[in-house]
Parts: sequence; C-alpha cells; structure tokens
Amino acid sequence: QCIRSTNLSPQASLEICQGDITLEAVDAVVNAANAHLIHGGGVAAAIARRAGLPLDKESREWVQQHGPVTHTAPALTSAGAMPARYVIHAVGPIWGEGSEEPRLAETIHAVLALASQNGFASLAFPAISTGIYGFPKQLAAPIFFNTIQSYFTAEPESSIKLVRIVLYDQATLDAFLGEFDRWT
Ligand code: AR6
Repeated sequence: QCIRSTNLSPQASLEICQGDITLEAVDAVVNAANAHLIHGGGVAAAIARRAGLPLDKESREWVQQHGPVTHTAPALTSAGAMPARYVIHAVGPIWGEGSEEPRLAETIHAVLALASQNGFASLAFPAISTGIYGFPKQLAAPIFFNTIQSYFTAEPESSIKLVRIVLYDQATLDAFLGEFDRWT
C-alpha cells in the first residue's frame, strides 16, 4: 500500500509504501545484504526464504566469481519464486564504520545505475542499513530522497520509471513519511 508519491522526472516517479518487499512485482527488488551475501537476518532472510534455493546458490556463485560485494558494486541475481524478476543485492554502511552518509548515498546510486544498465523499469528499495546495521532512520530517509532525485536529474532518460521505497515496520515508515513531507 503506497502512501506518498512524487515525480522525479517527467517519466519517473517515487512512491513510499508500507508492506513486505518480497511480494513486490517489480523488475528488481533491492536486498539489504552483507558483503558475503549470507542472507541471515532482516529483509535479506525474508527475501532468501521467499525466493528459495536458487537465490542462495546464485549468491554463493556471485561471491566466488567477484569476491565480496561493495557499496559501489552491488550484485545481481534472479528472484527465484518471488514475483519480482531480479534481486539487486546492495551492501549499505554499518553505522560506526565511518563516512556512513556518503557511503549510503553511493550504495543507493550504484543500485540505480545497475538497474538502468539492465534496462529495468521498476525497483523496490527497503530501508537499507537502518535495521541490523544501525543507521539512524531519520538520517537515512533524506539520503534516499536526495540520492534518488539527483540520479534522475542527471539521467532523465533512464529506463527506470518507478522507484518504490517499501517500509516494513511502523517506526521506519513514520520516520520516512515525516522526512518525506519535510523534503517535498
Ligand atoms: N520487507 C521490507 N522491509 C523489511 C522486511 C520485508 N519483508 N523485513 C525487514 N525489513 P535489515 P541492514 C526492514 O536489518 O540494516 C542482514 O542480516 C527492516 O525493518 O534487513 O542493511 C543482512 O544479511 C529495516 O527497516 O538491513 C546483513 O548482514 C530494513 O528492512 C544485515 O542484515 C533494513 O533492515 C544488513 O543490515
């Protein structure tokens, strides 16, 4: 269920929604992953559970081939049994590692660039880094909005037409809605 919406360019829009991202029928669901793509907790575990074994297998193969996933180079796998087509595995910063704010922006930007390289039209992001990784929700929200908006300002012809931010728990939803209303 989407609660807010705004235009990012004449062709692209941003929606803030509440729900379970594993049910989103978009071209790519973004995972809040770790560098080794071991999907142990949080949204990663929910995605791995819903997608089934192909996701774990492709995740292992990705790390074998490319090494650990970084903020600036997310991984791409299929989405297994989920309604989405692909999963983009993004590794956000851990609060306390240093330079967390630019690193979250880099992580979000790299997801948008990878999605557009692959011609994807729709994407769903969770609140990367704000769970187990401890990034304050109030600080994360404007980084999401500003990074997504500046990507579309620079790339108005991107293949991406819809970006959804899908929030699961009420506290994160409230933080993102509050920041969104200040931002727009
Ligand atoms: N749909 C949408 N959002 C969800 C769902 C869901 N089904 N389930 C949880 N969330 P987190 P991080 C929200 O901890 O902080 C994992 O172990 C959750 O409420 O999943 O980047 C990885 O493997 C929170 O708002 O991601 C990494 O090791 C948001 O997703 C580590 O956690 C992100 O919380 C990554 O930590």
